[in-house]
Amino acid sequence: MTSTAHQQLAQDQADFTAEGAPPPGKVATTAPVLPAPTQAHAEALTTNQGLAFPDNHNALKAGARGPTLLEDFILREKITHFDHERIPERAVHARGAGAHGFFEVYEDMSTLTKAGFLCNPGEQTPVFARFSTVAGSRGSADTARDVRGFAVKFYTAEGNYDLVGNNVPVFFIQDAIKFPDLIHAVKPEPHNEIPQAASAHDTFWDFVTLMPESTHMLMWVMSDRAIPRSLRMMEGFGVHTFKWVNAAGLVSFVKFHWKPTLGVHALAWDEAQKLAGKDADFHRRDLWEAIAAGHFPEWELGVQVVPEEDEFRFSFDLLDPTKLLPEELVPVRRIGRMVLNRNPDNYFAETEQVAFHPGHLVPGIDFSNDPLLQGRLFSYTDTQLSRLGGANFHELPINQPKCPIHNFQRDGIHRQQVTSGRVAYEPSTLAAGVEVRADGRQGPGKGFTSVPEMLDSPKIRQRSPSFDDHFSQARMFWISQSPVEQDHLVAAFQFELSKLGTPAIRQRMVDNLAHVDAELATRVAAPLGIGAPDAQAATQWPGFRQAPHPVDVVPSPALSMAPTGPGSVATRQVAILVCNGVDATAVAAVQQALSEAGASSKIIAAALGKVEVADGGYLAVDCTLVTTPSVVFDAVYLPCLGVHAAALMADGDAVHFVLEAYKHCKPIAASGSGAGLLASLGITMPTEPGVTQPQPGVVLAPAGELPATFAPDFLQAIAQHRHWDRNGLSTVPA
Ligand code: HDE
Repeated sequence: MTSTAHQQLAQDQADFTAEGAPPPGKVATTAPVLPAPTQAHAEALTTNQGLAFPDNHNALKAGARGPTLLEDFILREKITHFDHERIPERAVHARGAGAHGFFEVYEDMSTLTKAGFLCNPGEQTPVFARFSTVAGSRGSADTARDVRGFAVKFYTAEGNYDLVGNNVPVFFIQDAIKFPDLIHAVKPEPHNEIPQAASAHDTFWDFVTLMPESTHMLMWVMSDRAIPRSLRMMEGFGVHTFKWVNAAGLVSFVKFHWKPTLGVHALAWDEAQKLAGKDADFHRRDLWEAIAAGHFPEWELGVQVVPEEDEFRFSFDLLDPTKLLPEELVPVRRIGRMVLNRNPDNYFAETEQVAFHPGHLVPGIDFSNDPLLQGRLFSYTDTQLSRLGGANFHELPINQPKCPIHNFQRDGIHRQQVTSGRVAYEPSTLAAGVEVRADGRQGPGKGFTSVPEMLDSPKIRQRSPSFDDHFSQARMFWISQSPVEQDHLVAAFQFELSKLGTPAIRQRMVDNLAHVDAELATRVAAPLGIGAPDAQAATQWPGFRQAPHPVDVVPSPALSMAPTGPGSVATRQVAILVCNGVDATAVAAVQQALSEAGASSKIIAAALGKVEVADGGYLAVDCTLVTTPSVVFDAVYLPCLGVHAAALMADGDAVHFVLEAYKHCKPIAASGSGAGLLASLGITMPTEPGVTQPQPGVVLAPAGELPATFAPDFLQAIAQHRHWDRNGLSTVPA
């Protein structure tokens, strides 16, 4: 670099940092300034035994160039601790992100449940929520096609209550005994550990095609629900039917829902795959940044309540976890809200060590006899014993109830609590005035008691015939989807099945799909190089069951994501693509409109540093085209770029950026020569000879001053999330 260049750089840096504000005519973007370490921050480094030591850079050696000495206990302690830093990852749901927050109920629910945290409006119950993918390892990508775990720990005054659900309301299997088989089938194949975090492989489809009870869940997993835009924009479901009981002993069945206030939105599949490489932390980062920016994610807790006497009112069994309770049959009543308002202080201590369990209950909530749920009750404590290293995992800060604990469980690895006295049993007369009794804390009738239930049954291994209808609700899901959602579903089935090396498995899947819908099966089968779907062939497999009385299936509008409609613009990320000659006034106007709506924007160019603006100033660049690709944004703005526009479009990365955003159906705004650029890329569509109109979600402004409607139109296009109805996308080379 020449000395003149050095001087210019120094001057530029001074401009940006002096007084913390940019000089007139220059637009500042993020410019984090790290505080220099000062004496006030200094703390003495010690060993884990509290021994302060002066050198954390050099091991103890025999001479400066000699061998390291075994007696260096400071080195040994540090390395030994490091060697044991990892714990076994979760067998499933290994990859997750968590946050703290609170729950509050809107109205007193005591007519239905005696759970204290559901009866006291205005009282905030602390929560910790963890969202996860199921199949991938801890280091896998966030955007894999997969079910998302949706687990919430409520630290109630009556003990911890865990609602350990998913973002899909049904499950693959009906009986817990099949869970290890399901997970072995979907995890990477055992001989070569391929593929990571993906269900598109032979063993998964081999298993599910032989277990047609999984067909309903497959419909959900092949839908866009399995590639959420954000963890903040997905629903949660308790999946199983639970029981509520009030103080008088009245019992109801209950299904739990979480409804996000931002609506339910998805990625495009191509985008999800690219994100897996470009930003494997996409969902985790999105959650973290939203909370850090004060845009606290929020969900309403909904319940569907069925009086106990109505248990057999439906055409399916409430105990069958492959069935949902259509919202049109029993409306979802929104009874409270959860707000996540604090990021964890430490990922390992909190998100990794949190231990959920569907058996962590409070008085007023109980299980049903769903055979999948019953199996889960054993699994969750058992898995913590190996994952968290022993029986005392409840003492880890993130797992500790926020109410007192008294019992005579003692000792074990890593015990923290120091109990005093000689009495570790009950009943006792030796406890010196401290009597500990199982009285439910407040005397008879209080505390947790299981809902009494008469059982007089043969001991058998059998599936209830009321679980036999494997296809009606899969069909209900299919006919409830919008045409675009159906297209995406077909494409997802085709993608997954095309990856299979065994044609017979592809065939078995489309044969099963023929029991869902003939058109669906035929469309899926078309590019798979197999025969036509054969519904009869599917019935030959031993796992096949058909409902004795097939039910008339009607659409359930609540199953479609389409009607969730326009959402909020808040927290949406917008790329502003620039080069020299950019119209800074237009950029500032659009940035201001975005910022006022709660969205954030980044200035993207071919290289870091700055670009010259049309009137002689310059604009600081946030990120480059290559490091911050279009897939990490929700929308793109191409401002007027003057005479240099052609140079930008001669850059293949820039062209790809715009075309890719367009292909992923993202809103695109362009003004002045930016609009011309879009036309040159074919991002306009002749509706009739001589009339050119932009495709849906494309907002254009001619050269000159920005029309007053420009920014509002762009905001509206962003609020609609994606414009899936664009024509001719298959011809777009991105
Ligand atoms: Fe889980 N599940 N699961 N599961 N599950 C685990 O527990 C299991 C099931 C769910 O963020 C494990 O602590 C069995 C349904 C979530 O920490 C393990 C069966 C649903 C999470 C386990 C099921 C879930 C788990 C692994 C069938 C939705 C992550 C680590 C009988 C309602 C919680 C752990 C977190 C985690 C077992 C089925 C949700 C191995 C045996 C159905 C959200 O214990």
